[in-house]
Amino acid sequence: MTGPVVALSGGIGGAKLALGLARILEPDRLTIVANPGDDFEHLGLTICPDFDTLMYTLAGVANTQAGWGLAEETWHFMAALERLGGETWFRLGDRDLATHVERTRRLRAGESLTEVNIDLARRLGLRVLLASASDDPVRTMVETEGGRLPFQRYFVERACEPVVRGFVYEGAAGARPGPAALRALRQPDLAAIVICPSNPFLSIDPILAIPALRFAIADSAAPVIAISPIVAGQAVKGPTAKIMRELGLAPTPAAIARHYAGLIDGFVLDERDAADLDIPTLATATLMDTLEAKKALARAVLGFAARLAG
Ligand code: FO1
Repeated sequence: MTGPVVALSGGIGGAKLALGLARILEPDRLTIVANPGDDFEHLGLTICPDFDTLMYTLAGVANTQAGWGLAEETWHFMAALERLGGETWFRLGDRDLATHVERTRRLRAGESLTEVNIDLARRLGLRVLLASASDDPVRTMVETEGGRLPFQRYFVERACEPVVRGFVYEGAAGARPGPAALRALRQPDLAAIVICPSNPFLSIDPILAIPALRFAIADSAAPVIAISPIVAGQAVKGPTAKIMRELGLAPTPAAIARHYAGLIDGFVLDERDAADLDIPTLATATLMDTLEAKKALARAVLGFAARLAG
């Protein structure tokens, strides 16, 4: 396989496969499109959590234990803010803060989110293209039994405790696609579009809800491959299984595959799972605990895509 690859990804789980792909592909063959739905304005700053998790992971500076933020972080800003009675439910580390301050400054000076984020990533040493899904705000709102909550209020402040009834991707229907993301998806020689093992409702649907991106994916001749974030009835990390149960879905790989029905050409699930689907499947090790395992899954996914294309 020699053509370029586009991966759609959220934070933690998706970033592991994104890293595997980045380590096996020539940098100019990989574009990663980051989930915009977790982005929000906080303390006057524009925060792009999944973009930053991907950027820090690919730059080798992520806090892999927390799954977000930077390694070797300090928290003086948070402590000082707390003393002043400021909002501290969303924790911004001292070094991470620089990313949000600089991003916000440049956005206010008139640069687009795509331009700023690509440049921040390059300055951290990234050679693959990490593209914003849109330059317009796309914000995930969580419909809960107790009413509508902005994503980070649901996820961080309420620790995913409210029972979920559905999701709204505010701004997505009218959002212009990120130019770098759209260009990557429209490459005529694209070898694969990879939907990383991220939460489909929280991390992938906000990207697919941007009409031009969904259309470009559906229109591409490249095989679209999704990887299950559910292994043995559990989410590897995060609230995917809980959310699926609350939505009346069994937390199984088959339910994930059905969620993407009509869009995907192949589905990858863990070797300990089974699914009776009407599209080609690949069962392999999907846990990605080590860098070798991340690279092995990336190789397996691209091999599967090549077989489907051939
Ligand atoms: N997640 C938390 O659970 N608590 C936090 O205080 C928190 C702060 C934070 C700061 C910057 C950033 O880029 C991400 C941060 N996250 C935090 C993660 C964030 O909520 C992500 O959206 C989730 O990890 C979902 O991908």
